[in-house]
Amino acid sequence: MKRSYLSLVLLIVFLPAFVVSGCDRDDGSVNRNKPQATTTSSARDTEPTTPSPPPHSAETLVPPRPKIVKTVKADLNGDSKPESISISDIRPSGDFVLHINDLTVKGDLKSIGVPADGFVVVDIDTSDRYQEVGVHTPGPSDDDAYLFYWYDGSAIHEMKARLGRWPKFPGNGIVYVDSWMGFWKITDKYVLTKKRNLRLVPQQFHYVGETGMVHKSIPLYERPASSNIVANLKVNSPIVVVLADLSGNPEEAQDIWYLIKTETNLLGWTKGHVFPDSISAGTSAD
Ligand SMILES: [Ca+2]
Ligand SMILES: [Ca+2]
Repeated sequence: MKRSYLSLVLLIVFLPAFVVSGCDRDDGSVNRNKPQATTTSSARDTEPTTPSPPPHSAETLVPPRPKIVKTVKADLNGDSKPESISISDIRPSGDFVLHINDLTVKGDLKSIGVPADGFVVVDIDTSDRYQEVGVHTPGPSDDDAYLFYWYDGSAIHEMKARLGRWPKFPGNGIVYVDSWMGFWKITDKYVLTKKRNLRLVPQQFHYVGETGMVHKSIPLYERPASSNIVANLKVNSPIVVVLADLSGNPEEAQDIWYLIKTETNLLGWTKGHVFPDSISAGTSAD
């Protein structure tokens, strides 16, 4: 009798812990390794009862933005001795000189065409002993760019990636980078490689998820560059821009292929030049 009472108590005490540890396995999934792993269940709980998008998007749009500085002391190589880091010779063309202790490296952000305004120190992977330095430029119209470096104690190395707007550093070796695409926001993922470069993880498609409206009837095609018509969009009907196909690295926004969902739940492709005259979607800015 006593024993069964005891096992009931033990069950009540340990069952919640067991359930929680079972949920944690989610962490191993490939993508969405957000830093707030423990808050995901509560966020999911509130979602069905509060479907309004503003609080949700506000929550995800608060990245811990590192401070942009021109000189700072920070331990970059994990030997407990802080390095003196500074930036000088900032030219309008985009050239700059980065100093780490007695070492210097010349860098350039020429392709951006706007001078650097400082750098950030971030810890891309909290499980290794290094911190990284990202030289920052605000870009011509708030389209930031970062050029990343790391220091091994005797040399400065450029990490082979130029990251775009609003990078997020969850600290697990992944960097999420967004860019504005005219009416939607593209998200790319970079991973820190064993050689300490930042490698872009290719995605076959990019998620768009913007709703819109048809202004002129245009055809949707079976696949990109196909001539088989799936549907002709009805004027004043609502659509959803589901995803974008950037394979082939289109240089112009009008050359991007988009997958559109019609109001009758058909899916077909159209090219970027239809925006915004034939279809308007998302938020128009820039
Ligand atoms: Ca150090
Ligand atoms: Ca680190």
